[in-house]
Amino acid sequence: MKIEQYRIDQHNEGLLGKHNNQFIFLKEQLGEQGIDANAIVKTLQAFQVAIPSWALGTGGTRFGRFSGAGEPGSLEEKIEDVGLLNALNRSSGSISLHIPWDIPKDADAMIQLASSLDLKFDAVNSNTFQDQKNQELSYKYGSLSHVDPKVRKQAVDHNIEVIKYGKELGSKALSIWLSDGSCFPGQSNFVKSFQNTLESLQEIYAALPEDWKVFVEYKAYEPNFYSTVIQDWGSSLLFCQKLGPKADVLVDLGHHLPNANIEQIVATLMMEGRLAGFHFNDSKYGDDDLTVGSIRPYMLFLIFVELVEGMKRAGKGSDGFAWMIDASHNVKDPLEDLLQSVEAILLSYAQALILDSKKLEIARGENDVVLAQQLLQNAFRTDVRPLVREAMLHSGGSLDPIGLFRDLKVRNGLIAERGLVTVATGL
Ligand SMILES: [Mn+2]
Repeated sequence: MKIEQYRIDQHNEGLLGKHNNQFIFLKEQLGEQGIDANAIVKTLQAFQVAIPSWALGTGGTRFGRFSGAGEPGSLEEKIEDVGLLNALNRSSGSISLHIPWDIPKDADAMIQLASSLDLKFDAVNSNTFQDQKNQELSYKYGSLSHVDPKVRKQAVDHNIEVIKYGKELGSKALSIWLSDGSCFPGQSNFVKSFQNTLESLQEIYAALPEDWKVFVEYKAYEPNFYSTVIQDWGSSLLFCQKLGPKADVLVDLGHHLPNANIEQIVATLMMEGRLAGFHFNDSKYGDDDLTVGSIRPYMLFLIFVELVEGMKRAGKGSDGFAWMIDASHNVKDPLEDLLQSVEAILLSYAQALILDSKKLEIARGENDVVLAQQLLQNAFRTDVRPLVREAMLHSGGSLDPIGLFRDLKVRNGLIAERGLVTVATGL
């Protein structure tokens, strides 16, 4: 299923009058503060966030999974789903694959399909957190950190194979998240686990093509509940520093202990030039994988304030980082959910872009705590939706992606194509 451009244009026509009024009003308001709304629109248009293949189907919990209808059953259908999202918002221009769930049988055909939908292949993700059918050795007690060198070798070989698939598709990065750790005190030797993991990562690093990166993602707990080998940004950074310049830290919003100051972590990693990028999601309790911005939008904004500052300092645009949504849950239509997530990301980015950072620096220098807070909250409380809509409109997307998704009955179309009972592969 494909959404024709004229359907988008037609739908926009009906909304254009109202949008133009709102945009012009905000543009004037921002202009009075010396902010160029058109420049912000351009910056927003350049922002692209990757969609992971596993977010296109309904997720699940350890208690159960309630499959949606018309979910993608093959890699082709997953690419088509991301194409639908990108047609609607023009900000989801890449897909992140997971190996072995998404092994491409015909890489050229996949590249052709993706480019016909204006999509690229983002980082490829390895999987040593579960055993696959016919796998020789088990990852029950770890993978890259395992006490048995044969298991470690199997896990290293898997990662090298993932690089091979990524190369065929034009990816430029391998993303590694390890579930390795222990469930009980005494179960593993922290130092040996670290050293084994480092050696394994070094072998993978050595296999990286010249222009590739490896992203090292951390997570505080789960599935292991006593210790995790790469538990926090400090451990992740330590691995990256030991590996070399092609390794950077990947921050997943859901992978911290409660109340962690993630914006400070981001600032520190950017200061060191070691932030690879982001996995966006939201949570109330742990790694909940909820829609971005659904629980703590102010935190997301504060993170974007640091990202914008960091990009400015580094002289980099948003294309210098890997942005991805990493969420998947039980109750929403996954495509509608992703549209909401992308919108939330763009809104936070827009709010951070209108922050008066010069005034903020002066307020900080004068220890004017009240003014500093006020400046942040002024930006956060500004309704920047017209900026995001204008960006989507300019890029050929929809002024109201979810409204159009529903008007066109896209899900019904997908059910007609794929059937009512479908299970997204891998989940
Ligand atoms: Mn993640």
